[in-house]
Amino acid sequence: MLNNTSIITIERFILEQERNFPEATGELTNLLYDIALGTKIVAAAIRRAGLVNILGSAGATNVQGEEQQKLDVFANETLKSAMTHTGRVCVMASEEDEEIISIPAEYRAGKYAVLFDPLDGSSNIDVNGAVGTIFSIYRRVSPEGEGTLADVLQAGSEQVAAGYVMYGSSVMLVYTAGNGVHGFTLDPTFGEFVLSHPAITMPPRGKYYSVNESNFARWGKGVQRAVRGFHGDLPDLIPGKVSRYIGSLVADFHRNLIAGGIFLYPGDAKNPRGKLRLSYEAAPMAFIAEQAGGAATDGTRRIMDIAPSELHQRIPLVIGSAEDVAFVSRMIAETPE
Ligand code: FDP
Repeated sequence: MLNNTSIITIERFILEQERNFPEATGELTNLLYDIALGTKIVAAAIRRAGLVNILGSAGATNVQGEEQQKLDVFANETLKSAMTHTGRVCVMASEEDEEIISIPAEYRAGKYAVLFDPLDGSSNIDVNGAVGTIFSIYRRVSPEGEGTLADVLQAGSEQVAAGYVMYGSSVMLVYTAGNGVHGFTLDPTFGEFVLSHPAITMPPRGKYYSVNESNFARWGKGVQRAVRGFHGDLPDLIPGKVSRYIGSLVADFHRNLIAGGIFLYPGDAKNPRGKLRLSYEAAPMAFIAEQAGGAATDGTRRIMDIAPSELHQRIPLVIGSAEDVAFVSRMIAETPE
Protein backbone atom coordinates (compact mmCIF):
# COMPACT_ATOMS: atom_id res chain seq x y z
CA MET A 1 0.00 0.00 0.00
CA LEU A 2 2.69 2.51 1.01
CA ASN A 3 4.56 2.29 -2.29
CA ASN A 4 1.39 3.34 -4.10
CA THR A 5 2.41 6.87 -5.14
CA SER A 6 -1.10 7.68 -6.33
CA ILE A 7 -2.16 8.02 -2.66
CA ILE A 8 -1.51 11.61 -1.66
CA THR A 9 -1.84 12.17 2.08
CA ILE A 10 -2.68 15.60 3.40
CA GLU A 11 0.84 16.00 4.77
CA ARG A 12 2.45 15.20 1.42
CA PHE A 13 0.03 17.49 -0.39
CA ILE A 14 0.63 20.50 1.87
CA LEU A 15 4.39 19.96 1.82
CA GLU A 16 4.36 19.88 -1.97
CA GLN A 17 2.28 23.07 -2.06
CA GLU A 18 4.76 24.78 0.27
CA ARG A 19 7.64 23.97 -2.10
CA ASN A 20 6.26 26.74 -4.35
CA PHE A 21 7.18 29.21 -1.61
CA PRO A 22 10.93 29.15 -0.95
CA GLU A 23 10.50 31.34 2.15
CA ALA A 24 8.12 28.81 3.76
CA THR A 25 9.43 27.23 6.94
CA GLY A 26 7.03 24.31 7.04
CA GLU A 27 5.36 25.71 10.17
CA LEU A 28 1.98 26.12 8.48
CA THR A 29 2.17 22.57 7.15
CA ASN A 30 2.79 21.32 10.67
CA LEU A 31 0.00 23.46 12.11
CA LEU A 32 -2.50 22.14 9.56
CA TYR A 33 -1.31 18.67 10.40
CA ASP A 34 -1.86 19.34 14.15
CA ILE A 35 -5.43 20.42 13.35
CA ALA A 36 -5.97 17.35 11.15
CA LEU A 37 -4.79 15.14 14.02
CA GLY A 38 -7.16 16.84 16.47
CA THR A 39 -10.10 16.36 14.12
CA LYS A 40 -9.25 12.67 13.65
CA ILE A 41 -9.58 12.23 17.42
CA VAL A 42 -12.88 14.14 17.36
CA ALA A 43 -14.08 11.99 14.43
CA ALA A 44 -13.32 8.82 16.39
CA ALA A 45 -15.27 10.13 19.41
CA ILE A 46 -18.26 11.08 17.24
CA ARG A 47 -18.32 7.61 15.70
CA ARG A 48 -18.38 6.02 19.16
CA ALA A 49 -20.77 8.54 20.67
CA GLY A 50 -23.97 6.52 20.36
CA LEU A 51 -22.26 3.42 21.72
CA VAL A 52 -20.61 4.76 24.80
CA ASN A 53 -23.57 6.85 25.82
CA ILE A 54 -21.74 10.14 26.03
CA LEU A 55 -24.49 12.00 24.23
CA GLY A 56 -26.41 14.70 25.99
CA SER A 57 -25.81 17.98 27.67
CA ALA A 58 -22.72 18.62 29.73
CA GLY A 59 -24.96 20.75 31.90
CA ALA A 60 -23.23 24.03 31.06
CA THR A 61 -24.12 26.76 28.58
CA ASN A 62 -21.60 28.39 26.27
CA VAL A 63 -20.99 32.12 25.87
CA GLN A 64 -23.78 32.36 23.30
CA GLY A 65 -26.27 31.06 25.90
CA GLU A 66 -26.63 27.79 24.03
CA GLU A 67 -26.62 24.46 25.78
CA GLN A 68 -23.33 22.65 25.35
CA GLN A 69 -23.26 19.03 24.36
CA LYS A 70 -20.61 16.75 25.83
CA LEU A 71 -19.04 16.29 22.43
CA ASP A 72 -18.71 20.08 22.08
CA VAL A 73 -16.63 20.12 25.23
CA PHE A 74 -14.57 17.13 24.11
CA ALA A 75 -13.93 18.60 20.65
CA ASN A 76 -12.96 21.94 22.14
CA GLU A 77 -10.47 20.41 24.59
CA THR A 78 -9.05 18.08 21.94
CA LEU A 79 -8.36 20.85 19.44
CA LYS A 80 -6.82 23.03 22.10
CA SER A 81 -4.46 20.31 23.26
CA ALA A 82 -3.54 19.43 19.64
CA MET A 83 -2.16 22.96 19.22
CA THR A 84 -1.08 24.19 22.65
CA HIS A 85 2.31 22.50 23.05
CA THR A 86 3.78 22.67 19.57
CA GLY A 87 5.23 26.19 19.63
CA ARG A 88 3.49 27.10 16.39
CA VAL A 89 0.63 29.16 17.84
CA CYS A 90 0.76 32.36 19.93
CA VAL A 91 -2.94 32.50 20.84
CA MET A 92 -6.21 30.73 20.05
CA ALA A 93 -9.91 31.58 20.19
CA SER A 94 -12.77 29.12 20.26
CA GLU A 95 -16.47 29.60 19.78
CA GLU A 96 -16.88 27.70 23.05
CA ASP A 97 -14.63 30.00 25.11
CA GLU A 98 -15.58 33.48 26.17
CA GLU A 99 -12.02 34.87 26.17
CA ILE A 100 -8.96 34.26 24.02
CA ILE A 101 -7.06 31.11 24.93
CA SER A 102 -3.52 31.89 26.00
CA ILE A 103 -0.64 29.54 25.31
CA PRO A 104 1.80 28.59 28.14
CA ALA A 105 4.86 30.86 28.15
CA GLU A 106 7.32 28.22 26.91
CA TYR A 107 5.24 27.50 23.77
CA ARG A 108 3.84 30.89 22.75
CA ALA A 109 6.57 31.99 20.33
CA GLY A 110 4.56 30.68 17.36
CA LYS A 111 3.75 33.01 14.51
CA TYR A 112 0.13 31.94 14.03
CA ALA A 113 -3.19 32.71 15.69
CA VAL A 114 -5.90 30.05 15.30
CA LEU A 115 -9.66 30.44 15.67
CA PHE A 116 -12.04 27.50 15.60
CA ASP A 117 -15.59 26.35 16.05
CA PRO A 118 -14.91 22.89 17.47
CA LEU A 119 -18.29 21.30 16.76
CA ASP A 120 -20.59 23.27 14.51
CA GLY A 121 -24.18 22.20 13.98
CA SER A 122 -24.21 20.51 17.35
CA SER A 123 -28.02 20.32 17.50
CA ASN A 124 -27.58 17.51 14.94
CA ILE A 125 -25.56 15.31 17.29
CA ASP A 126 -28.48 13.69 19.10
CA VAL A 127 -30.10 12.70 15.80
CA ASN A 128 -26.93 11.29 14.22
CA GLY A 129 -26.76 14.15 11.74
CA ALA A 130 -23.66 15.65 10.15
CA VAL A 131 -21.59 18.07 12.22
CA GLY A 132 -18.28 19.78 11.56
CA THR A 133 -15.23 21.64 12.81
CA ILE A 134 -14.29 24.99 11.24
CA PHE A 135 -10.86 26.61 11.58
CA SER A 136 -9.19 29.83 10.56
CA ILE A 137 -5.49 30.76 10.73
CA TYR A 138 -3.97 34.26 10.84
CA ARG A 139 -0.41 35.47 11.08
CA ARG A 140 0.26 37.11 14.45
CA VAL A 141 0.30 40.90 14.44
CA SER A 142 1.43 41.40 18.06
CA PRO A 143 5.21 41.79 18.29
CA GLU A 144 6.13 38.79 20.47
CA GLY A 145 5.39 37.05 23.74
CA GLU A 146 1.78 36.36 24.64
CA GLY A 147 -0.64 36.62 21.72
CA THR A 148 -3.36 39.27 22.08
CA LEU A 149 -6.91 40.03 21.02
CA ALA A 150 -5.50 41.97 18.04
CA ASP A 151 -4.10 38.69 16.67
CA VAL A 152 -7.56 37.12 16.47
CA LEU A 153 -9.59 40.22 15.55
CA GLN A 154 -8.34 40.52 11.97
CA ALA A 155 -10.42 40.88 8.82
CA GLY A 156 -11.03 37.63 6.93
CA SER A 157 -8.88 38.87 4.06
CA GLU A 158 -5.85 38.44 6.35
CA GLN A 159 -6.40 34.70 6.73
CA VAL A 160 -3.43 32.52 5.86
CA ALA A 161 -5.51 29.35 5.72
CA ALA A 162 -9.01 28.19 6.59
CA GLY A 163 -10.88 24.94 6.43
CA TYR A 164 -13.44 22.61 7.86
CA VAL A 165 -13.84 18.96 8.68
CA MET A 166 -17.20 17.39 8.02
CA TYR A 167 -18.09 14.38 10.12
CA GLY A 168 -20.59 12.85 7.72
CA SER A 169 -21.05 9.47 6.07
CA SER A 170 -17.32 9.81 5.58
CA VAL A 171 -15.01 12.30 7.26
CA MET A 172 -13.72 15.02 4.95
CA LEU A 173 -11.25 17.84 5.47
CA VAL A 174 -11.53 20.76 3.06
CA TYR A 175 -9.03 23.63 3.24
CA THR A 176 -7.53 26.55 1.41
CA ALA A 177 -4.23 28.32 1.96
CA GLY A 178 -5.00 30.84 -0.77
CA ASN A 179 -4.10 28.52 -3.60
CA GLY A 180 -7.42 26.87 -4.42
CA VAL A 181 -9.63 24.60 -2.33
CA HIS A 182 -8.68 20.98 -1.77
CA GLY A 183 -10.64 18.14 -0.16
CA PHE A 184 -9.33 15.05 1.63
CA THR A 185 -11.26 12.02 2.79
CA LEU A 186 -10.28 10.13 5.94
CA ASP A 187 -9.40 6.54 5.12
CA PRO A 188 -10.54 4.75 8.26
CA THR A 189 -8.38 1.70 7.51
CA PHE A 190 -5.10 3.54 8.01
CA GLY A 191 -6.33 6.75 9.65
CA GLU A 192 -5.03 9.31 7.14
CA PHE A 193 -6.69 12.06 5.17
CA VAL A 194 -6.06 11.33 1.49
CA LEU A 195 -6.58 13.71 -1.42
CA SER A 196 -9.97 13.00 -2.95
CA HIS A 197 -11.16 16.40 -4.27
CA PRO A 198 -8.28 18.47 -5.69
CA ALA A 199 -8.95 22.05 -6.86
CA ILE A 200 -12.66 22.24 -6.03
CA THR A 201 -14.59 24.90 -7.93
CA MET A 202 -18.16 26.05 -7.40
CA PRO A 203 -20.47 26.40 -10.39
CA PRO A 204 -21.34 30.11 -10.89
CA ARG A 205 -25.02 29.34 -10.48
CA GLY A 206 -26.23 26.49 -8.30
CA LYS A 207 -29.10 24.08 -8.12
CA TYR A 208 -29.70 24.30 -4.36
CA TYR A 209 -30.68 26.91 -1.81
CA SER A 210 -30.32 26.36 1.92
CA VAL A 211 -32.04 28.55 4.47
CA ASN A 212 -34.16 28.11 7.60
CA GLU A 213 -37.50 29.14 6.09
CA SER A 214 -39.29 29.10 9.44
CA ASN A 215 -37.83 32.60 9.85
CA PHE A 216 -39.38 33.85 6.57
CA ALA A 217 -41.93 36.21 8.16
CA ARG A 218 -39.20 38.01 10.13
CA TRP A 219 -36.83 38.66 7.19
CA GLY A 220 -36.52 41.97 5.38
CA LYS A 221 -38.46 42.32 2.14
CA GLY A 222 -35.32 42.02 -0.03
CA VAL A 223 -34.39 38.62 1.44
CA GLN A 224 -38.01 37.47 1.15
CA ARG A 225 -38.03 38.47 -2.52
CA ALA A 226 -34.75 36.65 -3.19
CA VAL A 227 -36.10 33.47 -1.59
CA ARG A 228 -39.32 33.79 -3.60
CA GLY A 229 -37.01 33.86 -6.63
CA PHE A 230 -35.46 30.58 -5.42
CA HIS A 231 -38.99 29.15 -5.10
CA GLY A 232 -39.43 29.80 -8.82
CA ASP A 233 -41.79 32.79 -8.40
CA LEU A 234 -39.58 35.23 -10.38
CA PRO A 235 -38.76 33.26 -13.54
CA ASP A 236 -37.81 36.41 -15.44
CA LEU A 237 -35.05 37.06 -12.89
CA ILE A 238 -33.83 33.63 -11.83
CA PRO A 239 -34.74 29.97 -12.41
CA GLY A 240 -36.21 28.22 -9.34
CA LYS A 241 -33.96 26.06 -7.16
CA VAL A 242 -34.24 22.94 -5.03
CA SER A 243 -34.42 23.42 -1.25
CA ARG A 244 -31.99 21.54 1.02
CA TYR A 245 -31.43 22.53 4.65
CA ILE A 246 -29.74 20.37 7.25
CA GLY A 247 -29.18 23.11 9.83
CA SER A 248 -25.49 22.31 10.04
CA LEU A 249 -23.44 25.01 8.33
CA VAL A 250 -20.57 22.71 7.38
CA ALA A 251 -22.86 20.12 5.80
CA ASP A 252 -25.07 22.68 4.03
CA PHE A 253 -22.05 24.61 2.78
CA HIS A 254 -20.24 21.46 1.68
CA ARG A 255 -23.14 20.31 -0.50
CA ASN A 256 -23.33 23.71 -2.15
CA LEU A 257 -19.55 23.83 -2.62
CA ILE A 258 -19.52 20.53 -4.46
CA ALA A 259 -22.87 20.70 -6.29
CA GLY A 260 -23.42 24.48 -6.55
CA GLY A 261 -25.88 26.49 -4.54
CA ILE A 262 -26.39 29.16 -1.93
CA PHE A 263 -26.66 29.16 1.87
CA LEU A 264 -28.27 32.06 3.71
CA TYR A 265 -28.56 32.92 7.38
CA PRO A 266 -29.93 36.46 7.15
CA GLY A 267 -30.58 38.85 9.98
CA ASP A 268 -34.23 39.18 10.95
CA ALA A 269 -36.52 41.31 13.08
CA LYS A 270 -35.60 39.33 16.22
CA ASN A 271 -31.86 38.97 15.49
CA PRO A 272 -30.75 41.74 13.11
CA ARG A 273 -27.17 40.41 13.07
CA GLY A 274 -28.30 36.87 12.28
CA LYS A 275 -27.01 33.86 14.16
CA LEU A 276 -23.64 32.88 12.77
CA ARG A 277 -20.31 34.19 14.01
CA LEU A 278 -18.07 36.30 11.81
CA SER A 279 -14.72 34.92 12.96
CA TYR A 280 -15.52 31.24 13.56
CA GLU A 281 -17.99 30.57 10.76
CA ALA A 282 -18.51 33.33 8.17
CA ALA A 283 -14.89 34.43 7.52
CA PRO A 284 -13.32 30.96 7.08
CA MET A 285 -16.20 29.77 4.90
CA ALA A 286 -15.97 33.00 2.88
CA PHE A 287 -12.25 32.39 2.22
CA ILE A 288 -13.05 28.86 1.00
CA ALA A 289 -16.02 30.03 -1.11
CA GLU A 290 -13.98 32.75 -2.83
CA GLN A 291 -11.07 30.41 -3.46
CA ALA A 292 -13.52 28.03 -5.16
CA GLY A 293 -14.89 30.83 -7.37
CA GLY A 294 -17.91 31.59 -5.17
CA ALA A 295 -18.75 34.62 -3.04
CA ALA A 296 -19.83 35.57 0.49
CA THR A 297 -21.53 38.73 1.76
CA ASP A 298 -23.62 39.90 4.68
CA GLY A 299 -26.22 40.97 2.11
CA THR A 300 -24.32 44.12 1.16
CA ARG A 301 -20.65 43.90 2.21
CA ARG A 302 -18.02 41.31 1.29
CA ILE A 303 -17.50 39.15 4.39
CA MET A 304 -13.71 39.04 3.90
CA ASP A 305 -13.51 42.85 4.23
CA ILE A 306 -15.21 43.03 7.62
CA ALA A 307 -12.88 43.41 10.58
CA PRO A 308 -14.48 42.03 13.75
CA SER A 309 -14.79 44.42 16.69
CA GLU A 310 -15.47 41.66 19.20
CA LEU A 311 -14.61 37.98 19.51
CA HIS A 312 -18.07 36.44 19.23
CA GLN A 313 -19.59 38.94 16.80
CA ARG A 314 -22.55 37.69 14.77
CA ILE A 315 -23.08 38.51 11.11
CA PRO A 316 -25.75 37.80 8.48
CA LEU A 317 -24.33 35.37 5.91
CA VAL A 318 -25.10 34.86 2.21
CA ILE A 319 -22.59 32.42 0.72
CA GLY A 320 -22.21 30.18 -2.29
CA SER A 321 -22.27 30.30 -6.07
CA ALA A 322 -21.24 33.79 -7.18
CA GLU A 323 -24.24 34.63 -9.38
CA ASP A 324 -26.70 33.46 -6.74
CA VAL A 325 -25.01 35.57 -4.04
CA ALA A 326 -25.07 38.57 -6.40
CA PHE A 327 -28.79 37.97 -6.99
CA VAL A 328 -29.52 38.18 -3.26
CA SER A 329 -27.51 41.42 -2.94
CA ARG A 330 -29.43 42.86 -5.87
CA MET A 331 -32.81 41.93 -4.37
CA ILE A 332 -31.79 43.50 -1.04
CA ALA A 333 -30.55 46.68 -2.77
CA GLU A 334 -33.58 47.04 -5.04
CA THR A 335 -36.45 46.13 -2.71
CA PRO A 336 -37.79 48.93 -0.51
CA GLU A 337 -38.40 47.80 3.10
P1 FDP B 1 -26.14 24.75 15.66
O1 FDP B 1 -26.96 25.83 16.28
O2 FDP B 1 -26.83 23.41 15.60
O3 FDP B 1 -24.75 24.64 16.25
O4 FDP B 1 -24.06 28.22 14.20
C1 FDP B 1 -24.54 27.03 14.56
C2 FDP B 1 -25.54 26.38 13.62
O5 FDP B 1 -25.91 25.15 14.11
C3 FDP B 1 -25.03 26.21 12.17
O6 FDP B 1 -24.20 25.11 11.98
C4 FDP B 1 -26.31 26.09 11.39
O7 FDP B 1 -26.16 26.44 10.05
C5 FDP B 1 -27.25 27.01 12.13
O8 FDP B 1 -26.72 27.17 13.45
C6 FDP B 1 -28.65 26.45 12.21
O9 FDP B 1 -29.49 27.37 12.80
P2 FDP B 1 -31.09 27.17 12.83
O10 FDP B 1 -31.36 26.00 13.72
O11 FDP B 1 -31.61 28.46 13.38
O12 FDP B 1 -31.55 26.94 11.42
